[in-house]
Amino acid sequence: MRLKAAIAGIVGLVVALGITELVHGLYEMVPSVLGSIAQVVVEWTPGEIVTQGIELLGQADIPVLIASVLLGTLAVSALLAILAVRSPALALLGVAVLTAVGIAVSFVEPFINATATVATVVGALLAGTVVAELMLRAAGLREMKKATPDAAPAGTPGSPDSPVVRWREAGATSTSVGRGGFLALGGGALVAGLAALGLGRLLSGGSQTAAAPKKLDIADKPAGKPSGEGDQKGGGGGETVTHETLPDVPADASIDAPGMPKIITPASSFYLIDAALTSPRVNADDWKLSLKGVPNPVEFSYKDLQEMSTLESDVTLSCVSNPVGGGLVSNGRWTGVLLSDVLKEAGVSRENITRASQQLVGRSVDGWTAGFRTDIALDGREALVAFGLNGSELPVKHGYPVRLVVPGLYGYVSATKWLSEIELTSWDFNAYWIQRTWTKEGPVKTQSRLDTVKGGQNLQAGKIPVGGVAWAPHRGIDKVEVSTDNGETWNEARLASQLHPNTWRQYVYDWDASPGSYTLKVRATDGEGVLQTAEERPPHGGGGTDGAQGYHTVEVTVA
Ligand SMILES: Nc1nc2c(c(=O)[nH]1)N[C@H]1C(S)=C(S)[C@@H](COP(=O)(O)O)O[C@H]1N2
Ligand SMILES: [Mo]
Repeated sequence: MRLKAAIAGIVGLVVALGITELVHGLYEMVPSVLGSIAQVVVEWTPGEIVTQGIELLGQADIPVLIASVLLGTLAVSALLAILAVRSPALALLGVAVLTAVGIAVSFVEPFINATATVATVVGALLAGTVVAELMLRAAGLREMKKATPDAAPAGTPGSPDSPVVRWREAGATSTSVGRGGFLALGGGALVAGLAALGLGRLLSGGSQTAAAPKKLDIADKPAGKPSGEGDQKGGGGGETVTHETLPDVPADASIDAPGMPKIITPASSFYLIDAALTSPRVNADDWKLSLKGVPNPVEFSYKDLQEMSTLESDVTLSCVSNPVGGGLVSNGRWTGVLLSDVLKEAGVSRENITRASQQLVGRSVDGWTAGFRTDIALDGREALVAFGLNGSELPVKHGYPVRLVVPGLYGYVSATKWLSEIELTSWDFNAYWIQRTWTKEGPVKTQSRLDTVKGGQNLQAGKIPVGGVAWAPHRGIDKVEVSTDNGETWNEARLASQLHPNTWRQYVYDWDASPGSYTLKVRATDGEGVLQTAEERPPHGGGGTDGAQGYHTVEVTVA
């Protein structure tokens, strides 16, 4: 009996979720309820735990999270159906609560059509309830106790005038489905629900990655005309607008060795870190960037930015969660407007920064925030309000239409994607990850990585290129050394030319290896002559979150 009731509840929920996911797949202004619940779970989880989840597991944790949420809601619905046998009114109240929760969590998503969302969630749960109720009847569980439409609060699916209850009254004595129909009904509904769910996930998953970003046509825009026609925007009133592009990457910036990462990371393999489980979809035509807490509060449209002076800039972006030797670092060729130009339009200069404008906070369309010292935006480094990556528009996942890129700072304090607002405020404000216990200032630590040899590899005696990349964005890399004896002695590596002090730099040490077991290490010296620290620390938990440190070390055998 209980088992059948539980099954009815589960099938009902699958039908309900199938409907919401399918509607979401067809119309993205109705959010995925599953995804929204998962997002809320992330928001409510304590910082220390969520740190491990989002940043270290990266995107891999999302399916796990969704699956757990699915199991959790399935368990709740099974319990509700068991309850429904004894007390339909209470169960309906439970459904009403589920509906309310479903609607509430949906509103965490930044872009939704409220009416369509409410209608979808209510409709889906009604349909699920009807299916579960039909199954209970088919299983003969309803005749034991007469359904009594009552108790549920007015205006909820359980209220006397709701379709469910009307249906229950009308069908209270009929057993049109029949007991034998339990399996057929349940099976049919389950298959239909699962199909809708699968199709919905497929459709929405597809639209997230589908269209490849368009080529930027900024270089074709007329340059050289005076800016600021009518409004005050466009490069500082009367100055000449320029669209600078970079020459092709010089051949000597790359070292040809198997396993060496490309000097410019292709957008498709650029590392990815988000607190949002699904990327906000922003329409560039009605997107606006607002400047707040500034002498001259201004707004920029996508077009405004592209009509200001633009430039390309090579910058290596890295994540504070990157473990030593890890892959949460990539090098992009960004296109955008200098953040300092945008601030100039807003009347901000180094001289007029006060206590109240000490921190520059980037805010995303979905409310995520990152903050750093305002003077960093004005100290001459090429901090960008970026709308292009590697010659194309930003990919959706990397912040389309506009994000910040600040050389020398970890992403969590600076690189706001889906940027909608820049606010100057006091140092007291704590941005997203700072609220979750991370260090307030996030300068990128000098790091180096072995790429052409991997731990546990069996290599052939002879010449072995031991190479990889080293980075200290903004400071640059001056020297890289490789040790083959666990750090006893160091050999200076050959360096590729430095693309820019803001980027990583390739190196290789041509090792003449004889048979044996070896512990290889690498260390870099930055452009200020400072050697990276040997003291090992994990990205998180080793006395605060301020970035992993220590020398990348791998063990290999040579035969
Ligand atoms: N809106 C928003 N911007 C964000 C994040 C985020 O979660 N939401 N993550 C930040 C972090 S922690 C990093 S390391 C970089 C990663 O940028 P990428 O995903 O383009 O590599 O983006 C930053 N910008
Ligand atoms: Mo990050």
